[in-house]
Amino acid sequence: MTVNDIKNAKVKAWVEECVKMCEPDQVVVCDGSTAEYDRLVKICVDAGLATPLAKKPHSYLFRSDPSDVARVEKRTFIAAKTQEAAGPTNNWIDPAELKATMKGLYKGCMHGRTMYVIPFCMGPLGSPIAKYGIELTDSEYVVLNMDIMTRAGEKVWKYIDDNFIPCLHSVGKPLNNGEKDNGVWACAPVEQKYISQFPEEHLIWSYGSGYGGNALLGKKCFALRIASVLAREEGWLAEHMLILKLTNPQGEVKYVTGAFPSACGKTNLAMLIPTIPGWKVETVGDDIAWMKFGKDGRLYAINPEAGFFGVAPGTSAQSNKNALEAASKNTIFTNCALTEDGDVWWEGIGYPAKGKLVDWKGNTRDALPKDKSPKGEEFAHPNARFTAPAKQCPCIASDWESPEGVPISAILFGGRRPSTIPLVHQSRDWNHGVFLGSIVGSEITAASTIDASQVGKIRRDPFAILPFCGYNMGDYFQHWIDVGNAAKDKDLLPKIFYVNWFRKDDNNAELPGGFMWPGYGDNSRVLEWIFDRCDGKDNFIDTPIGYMPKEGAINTDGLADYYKKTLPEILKVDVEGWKKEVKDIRENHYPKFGKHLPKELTAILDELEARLNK
Ligand code: SAT
Ligand code: MN
Repeated sequence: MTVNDIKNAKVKAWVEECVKMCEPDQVVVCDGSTAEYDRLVKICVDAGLATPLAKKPHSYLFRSDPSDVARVEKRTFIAAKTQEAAGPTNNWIDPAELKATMKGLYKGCMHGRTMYVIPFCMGPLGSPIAKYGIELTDSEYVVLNMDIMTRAGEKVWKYIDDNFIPCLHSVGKPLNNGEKDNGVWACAPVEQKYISQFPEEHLIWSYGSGYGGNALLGKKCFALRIASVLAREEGWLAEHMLILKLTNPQGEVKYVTGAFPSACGKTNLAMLIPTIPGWKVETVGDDIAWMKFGKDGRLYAINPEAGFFGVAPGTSAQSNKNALEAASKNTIFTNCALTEDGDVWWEGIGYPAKGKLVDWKGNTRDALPKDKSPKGEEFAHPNARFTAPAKQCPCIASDWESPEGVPISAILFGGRRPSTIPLVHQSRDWNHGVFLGSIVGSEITAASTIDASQVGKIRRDPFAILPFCGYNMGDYFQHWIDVGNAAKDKDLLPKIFYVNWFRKDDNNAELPGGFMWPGYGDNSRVLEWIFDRCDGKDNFIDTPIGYMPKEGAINTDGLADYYKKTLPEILKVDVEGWKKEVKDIRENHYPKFGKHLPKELTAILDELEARLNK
């Protein structure tokens, strides 16, 4: 079909307006077929931008420009009408000013390129929770990734109405007079990159980057930044959360969502293989959850995505066998290393590479005899990715595409906290759970900063959504409180937990890596306690910080002796540590939100402090 065949007048007019501005050589309306996918892959392979992988059927390796390897938070904008509406944690530019700047950049930006029109659906097609968008892009790579990450193409048109979300994307590299990319990833210099959300208009404009969340606009831009705005307007939740399905040995099922800052093993948790017999974890989603009240008063979640855009380095048979399997065919790899026999390789894959490797910058080098590399000399970029269809995951839940979503029993929050925060504690009620979400953060380590004065401080990432919230974070906390108040039966709300897999004791030489808890599959032991808590089992004690496992309530069968020995320590309330935590929240964290901070949260902080002082 062509632009003229687009039936929805609003869509057609918007596409025509963008064509006029961007001046592509041609316009292709994507049908989402395999034939189209293969045709676009061939364009990329012929242009030297993609390499077919002999060892992985129907899979390709792309190398991006070294300046275009991750989301660019500094160049990401919430262009609300007022700066206050965008809030203290977002970059803000006046929308009129930003539009004028970006229109200047968009003018003629698709010369020498094709504009692709991608109709897409976030969520199972036809689901009452799903939303629809159209992405216009001049990147074949984006079309291919959108094909995996969303439900895209011909089949979507019949659901599209005037509420579609317009998403305009350009790599920002016009080609003049027959110029070619010549195997070089197209993008614009960093100061010309703009990842812009216009929350009042529900509009996304992205310019200058071809990578990940900057360019696959269904993901962070739509499903989180714009969706969080829609969710607030419409009374639901758009969250940076995994969704997992937990089945106990009796065959009873509960669904759990969880928000964790990056580098906390969110994808691994979503695909966990339990070490306790009879338990099963299956995946509904690994990154984003949209939750809405069902008629029965429970919160139901869908995964708006159809694929995984996972971090490759560190993914091994030991850390996440299921993710490796999901990415074993029909997968796009970006910035991984290429082996001589036509496979991909990355640091932390679990085995050393042999012979020579082509690194992510395209240089051929001798592989090292181990699966690590010195910092800065990695063969795969630390943010190298695989884009894999979710349906290929061996542990995908049979109901992962259920249009009504899955009923959520528990919500988890967590971060990397080497001290203070116990293995698990449960909030007393919904608002206390909102408090726990609001204080999420990871400790800054020497590995994550070059500024030694920051080491040991907490980098707060409330609800793990800080870079992805489309409005004022203080108002976001209030929205969570409002959702709790809107529940027709508070007992039906999910129970809220804070987990911490990352307690450390560097003085205990017995512990691998100094970690006091094994993590990975053994996290199922904590999930078991959470499962039973949701059923109201008497497996807890009341403490100053919330409900915690009573002695013997965490299943330790088969756990190494040294972990059995450290368990009491990580299930204790560290009163002095928590007093410091309260002080840090009161002095450094909460003041950022000014008058937008809900009074309920300050009251809970006061109450916590009083309990700790008792
Ligand atoms: O590049 S993405 O935003 O899609 C992934 C991430 O940074 O979490
Ligand atoms: Mn994410």
